[in-house]
Amino acid sequence: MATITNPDLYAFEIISANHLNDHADTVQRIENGDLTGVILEGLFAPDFCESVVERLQRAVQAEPGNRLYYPAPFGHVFGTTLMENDLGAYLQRAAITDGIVEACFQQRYKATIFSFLARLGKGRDFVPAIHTDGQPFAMSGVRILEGGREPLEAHIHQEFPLHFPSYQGVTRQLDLATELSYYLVLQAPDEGGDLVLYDLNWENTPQDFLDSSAFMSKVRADRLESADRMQLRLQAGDAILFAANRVWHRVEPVAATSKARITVGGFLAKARENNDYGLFI
Ligand SMILES: O=C(O)CCC(=O)C(=O)O
Repeated sequence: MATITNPDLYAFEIISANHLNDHADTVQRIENGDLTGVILEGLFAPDFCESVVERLQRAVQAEPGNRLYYPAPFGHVFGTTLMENDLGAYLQRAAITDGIVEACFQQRYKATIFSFLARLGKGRDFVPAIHTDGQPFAMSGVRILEGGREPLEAHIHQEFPLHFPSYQGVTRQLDLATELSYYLVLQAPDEGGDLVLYDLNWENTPQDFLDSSAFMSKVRADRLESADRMQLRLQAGDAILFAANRVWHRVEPVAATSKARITVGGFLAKARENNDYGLFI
């Protein structure tokens, strides 16, 4: 079962993936600010997630030159993100990553993600964000938080365009003030790895938090140490959708003795010109 500590800090709901049709106004409620996010329990079966992890591990070994699998302070990433400065290289890797993720899920990933989003956001279309030359942005990436490594340091999604020029393409078409994060837990850690939502929102962000030198740094973590917080723990097969644009958040380090925390997911934001939500990472 997913757990939420300090549940009164933000409006979060836990819903069963079998009852998504009863929650068709979820995206609207997040947009309005009435809800911060939802956890979907049981989007995929845990044993299927285990098989996806095995196929991903084989894909990592087979991946030539390891250009899609790279180290990070918290462990490793598989995929590519718009934090990469070379947009051309990003777009090439985007297509390869999405193909590999889809194969690891035996062609069930995209259909399941788009279906859950459509059911929580009735009346909207959820589509891959497409660059001006017709190439899709990557829909997802895989984050592997390994035992005994660093946390995924505190951040908020409205800051990314301030630091990374490759964001200009998505910023032109999507309103990143509406950005949400979604991901699926493929492997839950035994200990650690909680998602922490701090009692600090975009509106009251201290100016020095937004200096490029502070990006994903411990400086923020030290300052946030005394802030009130909500902690969320998901199980393998659970997914989450939350307002990563509004709330400062980080992921706690995974305990040294624990297996890795493995998630796959990305971001979505509302199109500037219509009612669609575009997915990217
Ligand atoms: O893996 C997580 O729990 C959070 C990842 C994250 O920081 C995000 O989706 O913005």
